[in-house]
Amino acid sequence: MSNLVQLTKNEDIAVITIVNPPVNALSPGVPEGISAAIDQIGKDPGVKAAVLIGSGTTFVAGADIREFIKITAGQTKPSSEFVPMLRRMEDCPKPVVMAIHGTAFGGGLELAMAGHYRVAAPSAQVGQPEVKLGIIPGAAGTQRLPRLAGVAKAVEMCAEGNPIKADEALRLGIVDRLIEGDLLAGAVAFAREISGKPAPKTRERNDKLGTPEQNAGIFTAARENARKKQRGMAAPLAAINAVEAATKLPFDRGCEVEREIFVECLYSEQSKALIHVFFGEREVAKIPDVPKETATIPVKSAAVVGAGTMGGGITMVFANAGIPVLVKETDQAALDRGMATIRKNYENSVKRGRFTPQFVEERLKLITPTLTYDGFGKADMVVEAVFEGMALKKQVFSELERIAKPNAILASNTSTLSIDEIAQATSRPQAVIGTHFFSPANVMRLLEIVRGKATGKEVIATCMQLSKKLGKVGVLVGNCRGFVGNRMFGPYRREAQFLAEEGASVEAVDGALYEYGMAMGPMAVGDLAGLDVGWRIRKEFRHLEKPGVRQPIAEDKLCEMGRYGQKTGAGWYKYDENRRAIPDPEVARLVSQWAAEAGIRQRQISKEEIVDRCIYALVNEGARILEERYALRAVDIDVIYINGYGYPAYRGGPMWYADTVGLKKVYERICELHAQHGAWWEPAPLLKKLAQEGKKFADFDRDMSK
Ligand code: T1G
Ligand code: NAD
Repeated sequence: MSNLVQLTKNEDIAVITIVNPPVNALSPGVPEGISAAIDQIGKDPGVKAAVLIGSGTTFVAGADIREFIKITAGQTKPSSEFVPMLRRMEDCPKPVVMAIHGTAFGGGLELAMAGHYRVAAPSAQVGQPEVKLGIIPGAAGTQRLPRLAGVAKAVEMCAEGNPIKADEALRLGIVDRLIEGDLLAGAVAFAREISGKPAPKTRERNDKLGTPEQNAGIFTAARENARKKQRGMAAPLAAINAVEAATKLPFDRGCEVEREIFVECLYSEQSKALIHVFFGEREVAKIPDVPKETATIPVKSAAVVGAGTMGGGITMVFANAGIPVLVKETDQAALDRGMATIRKNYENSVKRGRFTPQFVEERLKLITPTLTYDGFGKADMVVEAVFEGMALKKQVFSELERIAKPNAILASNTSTLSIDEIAQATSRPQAVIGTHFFSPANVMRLLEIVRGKATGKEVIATCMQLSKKLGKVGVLVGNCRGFVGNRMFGPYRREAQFLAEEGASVEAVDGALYEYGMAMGPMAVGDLAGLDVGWRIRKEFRHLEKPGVRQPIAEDKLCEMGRYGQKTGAGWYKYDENRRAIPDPEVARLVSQWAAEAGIRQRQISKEEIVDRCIYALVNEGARILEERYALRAVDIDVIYINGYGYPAYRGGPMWYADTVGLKKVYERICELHAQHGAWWEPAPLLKKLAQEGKKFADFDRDMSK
């Protein structure tokens, strides 16, 4: 028996325990160990039934995803034991009860469904999240799940990849009983209860597979939903095909179809990119000089200064995590406005079924609006989110200096200003850090954590850890202008504006990037965030502009006309009462007039050029940020862009994308653009170096982590 699987006995009930921390993944040796246990149980007359359970915090969280990287790289062969083991399990002469706690995900749920009964702790979750890795269930999940949960739920779970809670799994028939308290004891008792009964095989249950007439509408709706909600992703549609096969073909034939689809997905670029993102979102939590065991400051209470667009969202984030939070404004009207927006956002979340009314009521009780700093002295963490101006921020931090408790964390939500300079307004710069949330803060997953020169390691460790509790992906970045995300976004939006001035229509620029997979085109994003935000920043930094270097002109002129975007009903687009964007011929006329006045020749511009210039602007600036060490790894940049800027996860992030294109090709294209468009396109030295060495950004990360 492999040491990853233990077999013990509780009188006449055998217990198979999987011991493969941290998540009992089905790494090589686990399926083999389970097979050996099943054989032994089958032969042991003293055994009436068996229980299979995971050690530690969870059941089986699926196949070992690291193995997939080796398989697609040709370094190892796919496990040949997993699928036969499931058949052996199902055909075991003694009933096997699956005892589920934590998560039964992917291959974990497939294993559970090959058992004869399933019991679960009420807090358990089950799911087929494979599509989030660009693959589909590969071990009969798309064939057994519809037989247990029905076609509609199975297609939803396999195509969307979201887990369900144990109580819903019970209602659906995936789970047979919920066990309060000691799961193993409850499972053994259940096994003893059913030991004399027949062992129902999931593969033989066809009563829930429906008829082609009943299912046709389900699959049509599922495909429509996938095309809309998972735009550009191949795996959700592939998963729907596999579940459909289950309703039309005998079990074994259905499994063959699933397998073919699974293998095709596994070797796809989308899957490699999404697996890169999966591990990337875990890698970003590792800070070389701030080890995991660094002491952290307990954050049991928080306070926010400013209840505007960001302050209100940040307040909700703390409350949603169960942390009592004060929120301060300058006057009652502003405070009322801020609280009204918070309540409105919660109402919308209830309408969308994200929260229950009870949940919202409890959260609102955790929020205390105020016009003074009373109570701020008790807060473990204070986040400042006032207007973007250095003088005001320094004033607020000098006030916090006086009232905040000694080891409180003093954080700023600034999107462009220097954390080091803000920290100078205090005598405790070690407590000052940037916590750059993204709008809307209660929705966007990204949290850029900005390290100042003096920021203490326990403050960094606390914020990195807290980001997970706040439901965010925390990425540590250095204190340069615009940090990482906005610093790269500048060149991206600059190129978009240049392209419009050179003759590409606003819709063509946005259309090309939308088709590439961005959640929204750069022009529409500008209108959403407010064109005036960038305009104020450009005016504040005009003195830094290099003479003779071309600057975008159109957006400033739109702002001079008061066209700030959605907030003024017009920007690059016009907006109707439902904030729907309408192309505005007046903008096209004005831009070509301004271009002519500036001597910019307008021409036909291809989609390829639009994508190249916008995406490679990200990559080139990303390479600069890496070599200047304002980002720890290229993957950190990928995680920032996917979680904060609507970059398509199935392309892996801008740096991963550049690696898939090949840095030599990217570098050569940037050299071309440099020759055509001048200084802005000076290739980043790191990009040049890696391209000439035939290397990837991924190699840079590996070398840096040594
Ligand atoms: N394989 C390999 N490593 C894994 C892993 C997996 N399936 N799941 C987690 N890890 C590592 C992770 O990288 C991290 O490592 C550590 O475990 C803790 O994870 C055949 C084809 C279970 C909800 O997609 O969703 O089955 O960073 O930080 O927040 O049809 O992990 O410490 O070095 O995320 O408590 C389907 C993936 C696979 C589930 C726990 N399964 N995992 O969350 O911890 S495909 C999944 C998760 C499949 C079959 C198909 C989460 C979790 P390190 P963590 P967590
Ligand atoms: P906002 O104008 O919507 O809100 C700022 C609020 O601060 C206003 O309600 C104002 O009354 C309040 N305020 C000003 N001085 C105050 C004081 N002394 N005490 C208490 N409240 C005070 O601005 P916003 O968009 O929420 O931006 C806030 C900060 O977040 C800025 O630094 C901005 O750069 C940053 N940020 C904004 C976004 C975004 O998309 N809007 C995204 C990330 C970061």
